[in-house]
Amino acid sequence: TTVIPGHTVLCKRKPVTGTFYQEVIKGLSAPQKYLDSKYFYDAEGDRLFQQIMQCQEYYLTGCEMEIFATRAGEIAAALAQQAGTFDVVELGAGDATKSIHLLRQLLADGTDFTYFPIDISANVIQQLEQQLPVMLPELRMKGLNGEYFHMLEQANTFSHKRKVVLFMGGNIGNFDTAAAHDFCRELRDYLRPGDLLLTGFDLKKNPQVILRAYNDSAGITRAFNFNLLTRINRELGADFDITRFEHYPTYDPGTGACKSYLVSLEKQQVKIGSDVYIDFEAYEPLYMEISQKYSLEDTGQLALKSGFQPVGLFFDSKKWFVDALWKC
Ligand code: AVI
Repeated sequence: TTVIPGHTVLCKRKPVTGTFYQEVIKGLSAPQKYLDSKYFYDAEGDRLFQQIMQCQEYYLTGCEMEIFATRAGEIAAALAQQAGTFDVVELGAGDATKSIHLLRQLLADGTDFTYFPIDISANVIQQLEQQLPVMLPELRMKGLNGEYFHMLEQANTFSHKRKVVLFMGGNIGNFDTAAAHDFCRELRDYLRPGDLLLTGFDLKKNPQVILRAYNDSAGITRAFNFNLLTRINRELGADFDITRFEHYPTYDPGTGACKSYLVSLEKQQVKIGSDVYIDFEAYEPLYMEISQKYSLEDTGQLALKSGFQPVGLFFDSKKWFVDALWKC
């Protein structure tokens, strides 16, 4: 705050710049307004996502947990059969609550491997490095904090064994189908012949079940979406009034695209920082996130199109989710 004697008090806010600002302005200035869902995950977003994962309607976490808790033996056997000796790399390891079942199984089988969890959050890696050695004292691990592909390159400098890459949680669903293909192709370029990829896909199922997972009755997913507007207000000096928007999740059973929007309830103008104004028409949608659902055939085609060979499928008992094993 600057006070000039005899004049008004000027409140100075440092002009905001940086990638977050640029991407937000780009998305809100597009003909069909959008925000990138990777920005959901600030501290409050992380907390809300933890709550979503515990929601009864959000079945994805429970299904994949069941796969790892009950099929770790089968998965470990398939990895040994397909890759021989290998190290394990996990993209977006989080708290590793699912992969720990597989790590424990590999140790019990006497597999000689190192675990390389990769995460964009330094905090996540620090926590894993503290907690995993307590839970699995025999585990050799090296946490890598940074972007997936950059850290995969790093892992390749530390390890000369084959890689088993884990990409779980249905995170691939947060790419649209074209972006998922580009991602898998690029990932393929960082791997070598014989390396394996285990990816979690949420499968097409009763559309009502899917829609409810993204529209839980406690309103946590709604809060998770609105939190990004609150984050933009706080970090970029914007004035979104969240009471003037409505959370609108959709699911198209034809394409498998589950998309969330925030719809402007009236014609309004939102200010971002000191000099950007964004106009919303009444009922104009702001596209927030895609959670793409797959058929088994879709997963097989994605593998082949991006240069992998599908070699295994691991389901939960309801067949709502699959971890698909692909080989380079
Ligand atoms: C992280 N990702 C797989 C979640 C999903 O299901 O798309 C994020 C999420 N969005 C709303 N609920 C959960």
